[in-house]
Amino acid sequence: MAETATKAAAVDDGEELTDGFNLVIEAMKLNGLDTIYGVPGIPITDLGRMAQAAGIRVLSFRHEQNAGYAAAIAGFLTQKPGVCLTVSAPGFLNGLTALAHATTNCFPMILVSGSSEREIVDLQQGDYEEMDQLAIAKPLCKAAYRVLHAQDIGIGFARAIRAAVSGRPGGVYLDLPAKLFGQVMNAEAGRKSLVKVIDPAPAQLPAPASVKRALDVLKSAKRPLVILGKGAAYAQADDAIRAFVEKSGVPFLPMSMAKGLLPDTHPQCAGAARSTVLKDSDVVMLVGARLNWLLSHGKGKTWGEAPKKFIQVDIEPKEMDSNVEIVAPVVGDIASCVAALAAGLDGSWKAPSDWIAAVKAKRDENVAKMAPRLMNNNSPMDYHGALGVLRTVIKERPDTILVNEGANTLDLARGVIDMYKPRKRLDVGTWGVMGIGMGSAIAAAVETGHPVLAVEGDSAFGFSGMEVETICRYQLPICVVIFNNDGIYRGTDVNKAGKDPATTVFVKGSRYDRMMEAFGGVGVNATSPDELRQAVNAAIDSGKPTLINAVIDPGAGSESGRIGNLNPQSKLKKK
Ligand code: OXT
Ligand code: ADP
Ligand code: MG
Repeated sequence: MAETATKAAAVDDGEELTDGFNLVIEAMKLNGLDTIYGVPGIPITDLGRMAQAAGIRVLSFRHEQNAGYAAAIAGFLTQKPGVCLTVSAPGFLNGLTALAHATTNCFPMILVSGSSEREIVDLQQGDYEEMDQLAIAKPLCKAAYRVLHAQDIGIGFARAIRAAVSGRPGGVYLDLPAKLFGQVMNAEAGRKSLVKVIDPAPAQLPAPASVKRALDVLKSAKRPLVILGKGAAYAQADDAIRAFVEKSGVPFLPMSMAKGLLPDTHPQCAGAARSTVLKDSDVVMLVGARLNWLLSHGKGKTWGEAPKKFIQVDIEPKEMDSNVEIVAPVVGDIASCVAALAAGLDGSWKAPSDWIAAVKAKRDENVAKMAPRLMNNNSPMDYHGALGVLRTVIKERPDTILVNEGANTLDLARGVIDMYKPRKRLDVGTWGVMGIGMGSAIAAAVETGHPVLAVEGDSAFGFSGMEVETICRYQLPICVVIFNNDGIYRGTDVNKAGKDPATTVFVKGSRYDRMMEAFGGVGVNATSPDELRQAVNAAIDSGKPTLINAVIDPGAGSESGRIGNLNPQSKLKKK
């Protein structure tokens, strides 16, 4: 129990003592790590209790993966590493997917796991939850450390924090063996062993020559484009980015989680003319966005015939030339780089007006094409009818944080729901991972205090659905809307070969709203856009945990949403 453990910090024979538990807590507090997302158990149960008693907010989840996704997105939202705390082997492994996800997405996060005794693990003698966790974590994160002595806890946390947030942010693993927590040492020596990390993510100024080169290339453009990625959103350089974009007049395309960095309704936003700007642009400046699969690796049909020149602004030098030649690499932190680029634009150059007009025409055409589809009041709903309602909700409540996962539910919501403010759209990220939903929603509510609207495919929700109990327990202002189309992509597949259901379908007519009611939250079954509108507005007004089961036509979706082209197809003739 916590009482027993805190006694270790008491005075013994006149000497004030501390221990591993207290040093971990003090190391975190000293560095402003004020929230823990985790699941308790051996050997970290008392750590959670004592951290809570010491004023750290400790959120206990139902599964470590969701706690890990919460920590990862907390890192994205705050620029401080989100902390996930787990037990050894199985708990650690449950958290590891999220740690790898954080690293892949460049979010700062620290996975802190208790572990078994080194002596026994290394001789493979079968300890309780035995596993060489450090070795397993290493290839999946940016850095991994183990602390064996109480006097090294301060340094261990300092290294973890610095590794997570400096340079390209990412996930860090910190291994704390069970024995460490009970180790006792002199309290004054313990205090002195702690490290407050000074300037954990130092500014990295771009070389002036690289800035000039980039501006020269940009000014040579006839059809320039700026692509803003989630690195730009993470950087919290919102004013500088806006100033640069507006001063240059260049159309900008936000990647999914960069939506809202400038409003999607901004006259320069090319989100609704995506294909056109990728195909027709001649100079593309990437700001905190990688040329990975989400941008078709910078080549091929998506990018059209017109020759391209790429400028890339990124903190990671190795990112340059990863897929195609970058003619103007600008290496540094985005705040410094964009400020330098803006300063170098003397105002005499603006993006050519015929290009701006062409982008605007395409955008207006696409927006007009979509508008009537969003107005329908069909029952059961189709995606556009339901999303039209949610689009208005976000327009009227732009501080609401939108969490979004699924396939059709994700891809259509991304296009339909305009975002107005930075870091308000949180989604599946670089891996397209299902399961980020409830963890992201919980962290968004906890870290920002804003209302959260989680728009979830019914399959996507299933990966973290048990956390609705967590949402109710902490009484978080989260409204979950489940787009219930009875399955993955569609609910209409049939298994022609036997009696089992097809692989992509679920129980028909499920009532997810009743899950929320089971824990004291509000559940609503919405069968039309009107019902959905009323229910969402009531949920956000009340701030009560709410789950809305939005009944979607099972035939409305398409295979894999917008990325069906990535599905391999058998070339063999069907029997
Ligand atoms: O320019 P054009 O003409 O092309 O038009 C574009 C825009 O200009 C236009 N647009 C607009 N028009 C008008 N007005 C406005 N405002 C506007 N804005 C844009 O719209 C089009 C499209 O624009 P977009 O979206 O920007 O462009 P595009 O071409 O789609 O962009 C390409 C991409 C690649 C950048 C984009 O598609 C993208 O970001 N995609 C991300 C996709 C993704 O990550 N998907 C998730 C993974 S899918 C699959 O793997 C799933 N699984 C397997 C699984 C996973 N993932 N994870 C784990 C742990 N286990 C298993 C599973 C199980 S999905 C899934 C569950 C699915 O079922 P659900 O029930 O959850 O969901 P439902 O499908 O709803 O049933
Ligand atoms: P998206 O999926 O939105 O295109 P990515 O995750 O592919 O975005 O790219 C994000 C990029 O941003 C990464 O290459 C990362 O190195 C970079 N990045 C993250 N934070 C910063 C920062 N503060 N300054 C500069 N670059 C950053
Ligand atoms: Mg579905």
